[in-house]
Amino acid sequence: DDGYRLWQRYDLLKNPQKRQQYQENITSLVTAGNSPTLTVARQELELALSGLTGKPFRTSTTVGTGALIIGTPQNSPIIKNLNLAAKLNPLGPDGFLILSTTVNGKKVTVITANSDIGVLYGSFQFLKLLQTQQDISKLSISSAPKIKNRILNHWDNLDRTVERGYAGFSIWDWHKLPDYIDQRYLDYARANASIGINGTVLTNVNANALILTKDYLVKVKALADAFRPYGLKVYLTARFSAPIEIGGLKTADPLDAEVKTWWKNKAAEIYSYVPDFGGFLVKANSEGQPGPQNYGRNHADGANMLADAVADKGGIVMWRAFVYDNKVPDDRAKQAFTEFKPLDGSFRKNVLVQVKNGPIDFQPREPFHPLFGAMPKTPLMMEFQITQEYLGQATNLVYQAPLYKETLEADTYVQGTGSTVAKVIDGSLHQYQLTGIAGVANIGNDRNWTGHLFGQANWYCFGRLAWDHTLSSDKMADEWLRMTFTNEEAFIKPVKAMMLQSRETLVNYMTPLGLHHIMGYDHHYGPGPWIKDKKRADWTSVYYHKASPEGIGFDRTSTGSNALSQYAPAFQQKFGNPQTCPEEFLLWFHHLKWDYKVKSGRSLWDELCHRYYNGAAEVGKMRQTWQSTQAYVDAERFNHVKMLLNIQEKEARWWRDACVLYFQTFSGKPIPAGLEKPTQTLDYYLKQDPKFVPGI
Ligand code: BDP
Repeated sequence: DDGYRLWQRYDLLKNPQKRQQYQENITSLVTAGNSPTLTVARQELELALSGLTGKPFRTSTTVGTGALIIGTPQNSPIIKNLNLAAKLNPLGPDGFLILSTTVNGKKVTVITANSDIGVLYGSFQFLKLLQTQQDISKLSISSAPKIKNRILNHWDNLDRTVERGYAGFSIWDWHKLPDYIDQRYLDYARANASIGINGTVLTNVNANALILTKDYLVKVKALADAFRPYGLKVYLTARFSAPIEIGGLKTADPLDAEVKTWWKNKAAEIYSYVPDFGGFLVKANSEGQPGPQNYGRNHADGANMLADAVADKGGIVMWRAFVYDNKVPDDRAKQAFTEFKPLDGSFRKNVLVQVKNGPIDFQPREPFHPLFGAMPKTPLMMEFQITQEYLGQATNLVYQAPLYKETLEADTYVQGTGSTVAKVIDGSLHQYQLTGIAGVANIGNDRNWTGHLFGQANWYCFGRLAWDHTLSSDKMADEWLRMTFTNEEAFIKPVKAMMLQSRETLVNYMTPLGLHHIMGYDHHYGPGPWIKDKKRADWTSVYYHKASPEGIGFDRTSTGSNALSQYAPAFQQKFGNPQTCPEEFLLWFHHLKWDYKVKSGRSLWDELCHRYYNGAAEVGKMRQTWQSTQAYVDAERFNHVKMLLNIQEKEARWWRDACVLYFQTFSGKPIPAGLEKPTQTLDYYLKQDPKFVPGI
């Protein structure tokens, strides 16, 4: 088994009692309407129910005992007669109900919603119940997404390379489009619909203007047509200089009348191919990308110009706040806030500012971005990275739900205790009407989609959280494991525990105690705490860890860069004092002496070493845990994970030894007693780093 089916595996349920219960509860499928969306819902239910229960299911027009009835009050007279308006109204266009009820005295199950897509979402939720072996005899489920736009960001280039993609090449085969619709496109859309994802940005934020030309737009249309039944809207990245590059204009100044007209016409052209086109995602004036600042304009000028071009069709603009350059030499962490906060209130209604979870760049651990809570008049959208650019790429098993949850549940304190980041992005704190969340996709053309089989869990939990950010990491891991592998407790319990611990383990062997950005230069793989003397200081590691014989850490308090001042006063109070600052963020906010005493009673140096060693040791335990599950997993998937865990253990030791040896050159202290000594010298690790050429 190569993992292609993701969590949508409908093999015969092993438990005979459950199978019987399901067969009794669902005897036939009653559908109404034949829209493309209801058709795929019906097909999915037929496929899944026959697979799971071993009994073929056919659509019937009459309601008998055990009927599964799907549809909306508009297209199903049976559902209309149930008078569910009071329950359905609050659920919006995407929400759904799953109810055990009676029709003409017959016990039935109903999946209904205000729209066909809601019915599809409800159908997938219903199947999840069966796949995870829940009781389905007395159902009363009502569910609606907390966030409106739940979007994957593909960083895919037109030549099929993927920026920071570790699962092969892009799944979009531009060469064969528009005529060839790969089955993968449909399976991709199905998988997304099954977790409620309703949008996809097809192209890299480091954008290529060619995607906006007719030759590509016909291909985009083909994808949009394939995705539409699954409720998946298509978005594109807009290269800010496109009017010059493909439009023949002399400028891309957002206030120039010709430029505005060019974008209006371009948007109209896109809508002529894709009538429900979602809008644009833009990276501007960041890492060399063109933007409004090239013309002395600001981010709002740029975003508003594009927003005006798509507004009449209901399109949105997602304008990224990931901006930095040499202008803020003391601390890159401050720049986005400095540039965006003054613009609060000056964006059009259909603009979302898309903010990465932390102020630097998708590190294994960062505090939440200070813009969350700081722009009450501008809808902010969360950007998480699903692809593991800084988290061991596709060789490390890291379940990222705890990382996402940590950010979402963090308290901004902007309106008193409990003003969480989640409440900012779901719109409830500042009454944003427009809400969104994005995940940078980890999907490629590898058979198993994500390179590492457990990378699928990150795609899964991103979608689930986008729908309902209150779900726990435990619950999502549980669902995913049951659907992807087996319902056997002897498997679920240890593997779930391993998943839940995996992110903390990675933090420990890479960047414990608030360290960050000490990875290999450019490729971002493996340790590189020694990186210095590059063309930009904020692309080095020494800029971030500031290790010296005296201590280590980035002072972001008022005695340092004062990035802390960008947070609410209550946050400043807690994080500004090393005694009360949560230890996991200690060296993010403070520069401390090597003999500073941490909570364990150890010196900072000893604690650092212990964390590195614990992290690496934990990977050894992960390997053992996996080994103990062999009886429950098919050989192909078992060996795949086993081999990757072997690699991960080597890499964890590599990180551990390289970092400890490097930081030891500053602390001048021995590795604490009881911890094995590294077998190699620091010089060995430096020579292994292909990019360690000072000055490049
Ligand atoms: C950085 C990646 C770079 C991306 C950039 C971004 O290294 O490849 O282009 O983020 O988000 O982390 O724009």
